[in-house]
Amino acid sequence: MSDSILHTMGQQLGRRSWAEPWKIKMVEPLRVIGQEERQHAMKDAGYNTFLLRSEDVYIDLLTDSGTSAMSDRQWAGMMLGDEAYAGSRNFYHLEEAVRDYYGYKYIVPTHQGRGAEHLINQTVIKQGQFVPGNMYFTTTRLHQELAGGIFVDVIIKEAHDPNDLHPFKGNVDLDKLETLFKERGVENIAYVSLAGTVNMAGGQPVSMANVKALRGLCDRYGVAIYLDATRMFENAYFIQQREEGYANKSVAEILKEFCQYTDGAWMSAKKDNLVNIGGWLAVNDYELFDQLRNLVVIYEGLHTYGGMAGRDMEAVAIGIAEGVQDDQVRARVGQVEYLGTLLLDWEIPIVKPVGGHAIFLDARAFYPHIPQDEFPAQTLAAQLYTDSGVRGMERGIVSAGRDPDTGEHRYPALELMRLAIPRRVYTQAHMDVVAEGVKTVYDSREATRGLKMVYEPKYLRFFQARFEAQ
Ligand code: PM9
Repeated sequence: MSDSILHTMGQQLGRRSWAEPWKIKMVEPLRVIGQEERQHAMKDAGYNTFLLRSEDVYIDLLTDSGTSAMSDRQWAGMMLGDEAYAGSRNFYHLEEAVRDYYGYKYIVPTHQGRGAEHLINQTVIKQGQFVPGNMYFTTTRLHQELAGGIFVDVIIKEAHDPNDLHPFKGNVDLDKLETLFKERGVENIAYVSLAGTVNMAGGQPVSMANVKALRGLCDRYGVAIYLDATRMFENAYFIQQREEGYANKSVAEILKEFCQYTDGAWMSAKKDNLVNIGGWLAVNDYELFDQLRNLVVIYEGLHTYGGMAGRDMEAVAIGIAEGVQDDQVRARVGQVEYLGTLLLDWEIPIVKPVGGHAIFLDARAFYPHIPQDEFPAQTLAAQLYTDSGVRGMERGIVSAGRDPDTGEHRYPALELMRLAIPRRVYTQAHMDVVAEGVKTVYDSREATRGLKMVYEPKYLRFFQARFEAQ
């Protein structure tokens, strides 16, 4: 059907619909267990959705990490895996894809994002140095702390308000950052940790103007910028949609321009790069690359596989080229927006504007009667699973963990429950079912009670902590 016929149809309907740029070739049947069974499953899992068995979950929005559906071309690429210990041809494909699309010079493969975080932080942080960043991420901050760093949040204040409609809530507050440089001295700054679309703020983007200005500031002070590129395709798409001067540029062009303002990046390929496992690190400085390439052989594997099989690297290389296409990112972010719009129409409190990879329910607004140390977002995740079999994840006080110095809970301003949407996996009908599940839980919110933590692991407690009903 020609564009003009579609346009006429759209006008008759009073709207222009979009559709995914792919069709489904293979399906995985879903299992739905009854509500009573879900109640038992949730209790047995200590009210932590990470401790559920996936076969007890109906629609799984725990994470968009490693949960994408790969394309026929990626699966075909996996059959061409060169499993040589050294010098696999798939590594060179990966290297070429990262160079072509992200623009960095030197590439080190890792098994996933946190492998890359471990290597970069152990290499560039000296004990006691500060690491300013646009909001913390759980694994990132832990690796910064384990390397002796102290994370300092320099995101703009709007990011901490779920109702603020700033179009680039991921931006760095440059005044706050410069004050930190001056007060602490640049010799005490390890680097600036910049994330493209800020996960914990609700998947919020950074503008091109902000990264350009950040580059200028960091150049004046001689500080490096390393990018968490995990969801940079989505960030580039938001720039195309929202920032003046970018409407006619492709996501790929915007991505390359953005990366050019940074000195290197780490990547969880399990997100934007459309694979089930994998990661990489990329830098422009040869000396740093040399150190990283040496460290990777201790923790991940040889520098031409870094913990991935040859076939996995091939799938990442193909996934980069597929994932960055405008129609792919538009459909991906469009599906998140679709779910967000359903919830907003019902006046259900979520983080606004809707982000790139997930809907974040505002658990404080859901449960104003549950104090933060009775875990409102954890409670909401448990309630939603029990009601409808939909699995989300806590992104509030449990995820924030404890202050390493005082041992006290950190109390983040945002107390959120995340519904992350895997790429190319669920349909619009699944989103309708999710929205209805959220509405049911919202309608019965007043009767809901909080939780008590009864087991708390030392690191990244949200993965394994256990709770009991109050
Ligand atoms: N993110 C997510 O679900 C999976 C683990 S935490 C529940 O959002 C960023 C921005 C991430 C991320 C993982 C990592 C670590 C780094 N940066 O999971 O180790 O969102 O591949 O990546 C998860 P890996």
